[in-house]
Amino acid sequence: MTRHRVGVSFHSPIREPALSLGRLVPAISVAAALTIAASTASASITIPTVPIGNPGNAPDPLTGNLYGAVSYRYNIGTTEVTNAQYAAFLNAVAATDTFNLYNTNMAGSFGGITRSGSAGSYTYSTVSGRANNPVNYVSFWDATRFANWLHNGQPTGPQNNSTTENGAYTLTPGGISANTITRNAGWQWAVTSENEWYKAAYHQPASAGGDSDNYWLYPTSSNTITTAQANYNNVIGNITAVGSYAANFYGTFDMGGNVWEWNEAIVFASSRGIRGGSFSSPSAPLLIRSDSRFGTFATDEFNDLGFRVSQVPGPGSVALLGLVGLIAGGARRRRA
Ligand SMILES: [Ca+2]
Ligand SMILES: [Ca+2]
Ligand SMILES: [Ca+2]
Repeated sequence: MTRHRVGVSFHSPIREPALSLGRLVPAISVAAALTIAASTASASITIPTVPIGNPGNAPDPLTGNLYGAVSYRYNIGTTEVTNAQYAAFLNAVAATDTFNLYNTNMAGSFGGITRSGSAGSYTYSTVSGRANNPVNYVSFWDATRFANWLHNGQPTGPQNNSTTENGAYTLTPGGISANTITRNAGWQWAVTSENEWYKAAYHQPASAGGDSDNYWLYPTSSNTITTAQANYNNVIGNITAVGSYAANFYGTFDMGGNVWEWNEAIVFASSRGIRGGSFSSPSAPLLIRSDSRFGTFATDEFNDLGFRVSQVPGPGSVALLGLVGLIAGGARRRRA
């Protein structure tokens, strides 16, 4: 795997989203509402999320005060995106796989999704026992298309501006080639930004029992780590079902190990960021640490690289707000 370690010359390409934070509901209710709202889709899925509170937190001094600060509230995927979730996406939009969302390695010894039929009528299934493994062999652009599909309400149809090519990201051949695409204002679901990922992984206020500088070294709410806490130092291909190890402070799983996870950062010219290490990361768990920052080519598709999504806490449409209100009832704001 080709990865490039870089220094600290990070310049965030990410525009701060304009969030409407007047109303927050428990993430699971939002997800349930979105599933119901998308009832015309053939295979609606729920992405479990946890809320990341403490907006306006300071960045981590350990890594030069560059990472971890997020000014807004957001939800983040409780787990890495799974094969079951990604297969539902493929069944919705990849009967003809215009943009190669499927990689035939997914049917191989490390993957978890098979494809049947021929172009125009492809269908997809998860491999027995691997439905809840994280999806792998996905490029950064596959991840952005998955996020667009969630943003658009999980529509069914060919890969186009209504399904995969617009929404949280406006995907154009030129923008992809130049690697200049950033998250759109008004996003509902997105691939995690580096700061969203970093905060969910390492942050815990000292006042809430965290480290004295509000950040742990490992995404396990700890400054040391063992293989009892995360899937690393494992044999090749030994991916575990998501959630096989304990959650961290914010309630996320597998931010350390299992599979690397894409983030939006442009680490070097044609790259995007990856963090957290994987099952194959060595016993000296340096790759899992907050001070390990990597990027790889945005088009790379590896057996140990997947992704996680972020969500705006609270749906954007008035109609959906009403629906959530009905479902959530008197549910109160949940703080992390
Ligand atoms: Ca692909
Ligand atoms: Ca610390
Ligand atoms: Ca991971």
